[in-house]
Amino acid sequence: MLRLAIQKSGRLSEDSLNLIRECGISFVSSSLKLKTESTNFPLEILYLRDDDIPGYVADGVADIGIVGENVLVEEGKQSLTVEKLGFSKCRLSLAVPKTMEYNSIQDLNGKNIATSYPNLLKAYLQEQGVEADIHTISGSVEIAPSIGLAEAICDIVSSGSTLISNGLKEVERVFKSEAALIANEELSEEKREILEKLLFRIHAVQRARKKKYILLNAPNESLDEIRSLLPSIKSPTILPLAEDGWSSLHSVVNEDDFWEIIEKIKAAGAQGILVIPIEKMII
Ligand code: PRT
Ligand code: ZN
Repeated sequence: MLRLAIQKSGRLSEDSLNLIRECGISFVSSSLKLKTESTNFPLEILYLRDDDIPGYVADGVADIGIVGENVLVEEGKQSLTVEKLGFSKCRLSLAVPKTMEYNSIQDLNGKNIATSYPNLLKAYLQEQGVEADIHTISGSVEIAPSIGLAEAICDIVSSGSTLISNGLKEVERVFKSEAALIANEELSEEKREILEKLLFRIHAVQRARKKKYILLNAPNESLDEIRSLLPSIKSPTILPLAEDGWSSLHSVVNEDDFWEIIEKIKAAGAQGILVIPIEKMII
């Protein structure tokens, strides 16, 4: 049995649970419970505050966990990282009142900066050769300048709208973060094997998220050109249609460049194009 710690409720919770579910791991989740056991995979899920996850995994209370890299690095536990998971992307940034004249990070010398990430900020300021007073607060960092608590802040930014609505402007990006899977460094052989199985599933889910399955019909004389435009896993599947001289072609394309590919294959004679999400992808 492997113990996974995920955030009980917050920005990481839903994506963490979805990832586990997409791996085909079933469990009954309840916001009232502190832990739950999967009914079809040797996994137990612990619901915790995100800040507690690195410590619990480092101490072996949980075997693995899902947490933002910002929390992980702030607590000096980055060595636990197994891999990045690609969701909850955000950045830790320095921001100042929008009326302040700001030319470079040197403008922060001697200033008071409020943050919930003193370690990350300290390391960044040191690297930049800036000496400032770090004021650690646990929440509502963005209001610190307006209440006279600090002259600048260092906080998590995603869309940037919180900064704007508090009259602040983002001036430096200190750290880029996303959710990461972490693991205790001394897992038993049995637990390591379960983790390998879980990672195999996670990779299949992640690969599939980036790809689309594409089906199209085309006149046989266009097939060579269309094939050259469709990089597929091995080679595309081509099946004859009931209508003479036509074939159906199936392939896999990258989500990122599929609009561009679709325009090109249409121009090459493709018709009846279907693009379908892929659930799992094992290669
Ligand atoms: O209760 P618990 O301690 O478990 O949760 P929490 O309140 O400490 O964390 P939570 O749920 O807010 O965030 C969990 C993790 O999500 C963070 O550690 C980051 O890794 C990640 N994440 C992604 C974010 C954001 N996006 C984010 N936008 N964490 C916080 N924010 C906040 C930010 O602090 C600011 O107040 O959202 C505001 C900015 O958002 P924008 O979109 O207006 O820029
Ligand atoms: Zn937290």
